[in-house]
Amino acid sequence: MSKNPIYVTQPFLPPLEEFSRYLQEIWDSKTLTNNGPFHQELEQKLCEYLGVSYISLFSNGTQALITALQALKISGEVITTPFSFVATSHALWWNNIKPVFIDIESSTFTLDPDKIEEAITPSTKAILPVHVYGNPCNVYKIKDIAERHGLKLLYDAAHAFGVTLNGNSVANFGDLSILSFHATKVFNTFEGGAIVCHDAETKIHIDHLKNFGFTNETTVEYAGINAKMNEFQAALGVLQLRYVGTSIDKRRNITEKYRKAFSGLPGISYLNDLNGVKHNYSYFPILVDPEKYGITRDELYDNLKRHNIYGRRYFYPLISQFPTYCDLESAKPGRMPVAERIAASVICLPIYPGLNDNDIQRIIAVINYKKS
Ligand code: T4K
Repeated sequence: MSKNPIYVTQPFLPPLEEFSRYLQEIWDSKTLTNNGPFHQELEQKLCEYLGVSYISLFSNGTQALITALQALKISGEVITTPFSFVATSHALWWNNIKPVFIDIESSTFTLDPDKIEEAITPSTKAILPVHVYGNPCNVYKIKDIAERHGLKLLYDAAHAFGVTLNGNSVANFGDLSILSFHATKVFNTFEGGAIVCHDAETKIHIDHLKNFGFTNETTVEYAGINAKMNEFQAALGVLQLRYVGTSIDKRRNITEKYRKAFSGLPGISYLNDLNGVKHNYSYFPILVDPEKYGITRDELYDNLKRHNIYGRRYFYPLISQFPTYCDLESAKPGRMPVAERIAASVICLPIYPGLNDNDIQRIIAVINYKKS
C-alpha cells in the first residue's frame, strides 16, 4: 500500500508571503467588497489575459450561471447536456426553467448539435451547452442553430479558463459565458466565478443584478441577488494570474505522460488535443472498456482507491439521473446513449500542477497492472 493520498486535484496556491502584501493593502484600505480596487483590477486583467471584452466577477460559478439566465430573461425550456456538474441544471431549476436534456458527441463529450433541433418546442428559449473538461463545443454549428431559431445561447465555460479556438477565447462565443474560479479549477480564487459578455450595457446590467438590483444609491430596478466577489478573492485572483500560464504548462506535461503511458493499452482510451484548440488540461478523463481492459471502470476506480489514489467519475451519474430531474421526459433512460456510455466508463485521473513524477508513475502503474 502506497503512502500519501493522491486526489483528483489539488489547488494551486501562490507563495503566501507574496499574498500577504495584498492582504496588507486590504487591511489598510478597509475596502473588503463592493467593487473595490482589486475587483476592478482583476476584471481588467482577466479581460486582457482571456482576450474578452467585458467580464463581471461573481462569488462563484453557480451564482454567475443563475444570474446569466436572469440577465438573458430566460423562461420556459432550455436545451442542455446531462454530462456536466449538477450546477449546470440546478441554475435552470432555480430560475424555474425546465431543462431539456439531449445527447452528447463521443468525440468531445459536449452537446451534440445534431440533436438540438428535434428538441426545440414553442417553449424553448435558449441553449445551455458546456465546454466539458475544457473541450470546446461545436460552437459554429450551435450558433447557427440558435440564430435560425431565435434562441439565446449561454455557455457554461466553468472548465474552459484560457481555452482558445482558432485563437479566440471560447468565452467569446454565445450571448454570455460563465466561468468558475473554484478551488478545483485551473484558475482559482478559493471560490469565484464570472460572466463574460460582449458590450458595456450588458455588463452594467449584470453588475446591477449581482448587487441586489441597485442601479444607484437609492434606486433598485430589479430583484437582484448578492453574488459579488469580495476583495480577498479578487486580490488572490490578481496574484494567481501571474502563475496560471505555468500551471497550464505543468498540466500539459502530465497529460503528455498519461497519453504516452496509455497509448496502445487495450481498453483504455482518452481524448487527444483537438484541431485549432489551445487546451487548458483541466481534467484527464479516461474511458474504460471492460471487454478489452479485463476489469470494469468501477473495479479500476476501486483499485486506484486501494492504492490511495482518488480519481473521480466526473460526470457519473448523469444529471438526468438525479431525483430532481429523472422524471422529465427528456431524462428517460435510453434516450442519450452516448452520454450514458461515457458516464458509465469514465474516470478522471489526478491532474494538477503539484503532482510530482513519482505520483504520476504510481497512478500509471496501477492502471497498467489492472488487478493489483
Ligand atoms: N458548471 C460546471 C461545468 C462545473 O463543473 C461547476 C463546478 C460549476 C458549473 C459551478 O461552479 P462553482 O459554483 O463551483 O464555482 C467540484 C467543485 O466543487 C465544483 O466547483 C466543480 N464544478 C466540480 C466539477 O467539482 P466536488 O464535489 O467533486 O469537489 P470536492 O470537494 O470533492 O473536491 C475534489 C478534490 O479536490 C478533493 O478530493 C480534494 C481536492 N480539493 C478540493 C477542495 C474544495 C482540495 O485539495 N482543496 C479544496 O479546497 O465538486
